[in-house]
Amino acid sequence: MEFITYEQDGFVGVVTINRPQALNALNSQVLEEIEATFDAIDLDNTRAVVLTGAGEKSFVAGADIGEMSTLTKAEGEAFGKKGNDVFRKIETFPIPVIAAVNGFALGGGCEISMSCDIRICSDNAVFGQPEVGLGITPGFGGTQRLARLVGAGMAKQMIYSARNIKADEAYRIGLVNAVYTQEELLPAAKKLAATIAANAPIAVRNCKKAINEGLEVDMDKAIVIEEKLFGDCFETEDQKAGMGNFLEKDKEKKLKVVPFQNK
Ligand code: CO8
Repeated sequence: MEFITYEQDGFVGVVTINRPQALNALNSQVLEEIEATFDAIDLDNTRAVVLTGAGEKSFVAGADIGEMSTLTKAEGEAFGKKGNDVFRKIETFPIPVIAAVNGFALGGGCEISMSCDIRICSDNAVFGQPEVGLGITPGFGGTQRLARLVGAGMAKQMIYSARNIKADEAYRIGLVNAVYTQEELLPAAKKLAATIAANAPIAVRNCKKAINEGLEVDMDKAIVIEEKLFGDCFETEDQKAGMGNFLEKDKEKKLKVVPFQNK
């Protein structure tokens, strides 16, 4: 890997996009390496992932404008599909992915953060979809995920105006869950990931699936999705241990000692 580093810390994986000379912009190679990194994560021993950018200035400053500048219509569509496929992989990754947004999250940078389950950011973070200023639409899911996350009105304002917003505004509109100083951001992301990793892994995975898949259908279908994933948790060691610990009032037994059961 030239542009991605991966670290494993207990049950938590940390994926860092590391292309500082271009503020971690996403060219084809970076996209391919992100995909390969996620494909290689050991899901038997990893329960949450943190995605961040190298350096103190930028999370991801967008898709690579140099690479895009000469694309034909067909190549543009293919590049959009390439990004969409990778981001969809992150969005549907079996375990939670937390974006630790440590600076610029513009265009494809904002879009990759939105494919993560949770976004937290540093106080110097800047979010935006500047594409219409470059003569294109957002092409890695921005028109779809931003509207779903912050509502159609705010998404349209951000996308049509190409105006960037700072961390405090991103927090106010619900694009990020919390804002930290630069120094505090990565430790906070790892701590949140470790908190998630200490809970019953099958249940956490099923929650992610239920929320994601339920949001795509009407409520009648959504609650059926929940029922199936809820039922799926029963008879697992996690469910027996989790409920058994409560009933036995055994505060010493923590769910985190239960190994993940590969199904
Ligand atoms: N692509 C390529 N290179 C970039 C990018 C980028 N998105 N962003 C920054 N860089 C490079 C700069 O060219 C510069 O390189 P060099 O040192 O060789 O000149 C280096 O990073 C440092 O950048 P700056 O000197 O510009 O740093 P500043 O601190 O002055 O400015 C900014 C930082 C404000 C982030 C500025 O770099 C900027 O505006 N970058 C572009 C941001 C942007 O418009 N992003 C959106 C791109 S479009 C997109 O993401 C669409 C996604 C969907 C694509 C679908 C395809 C079909």
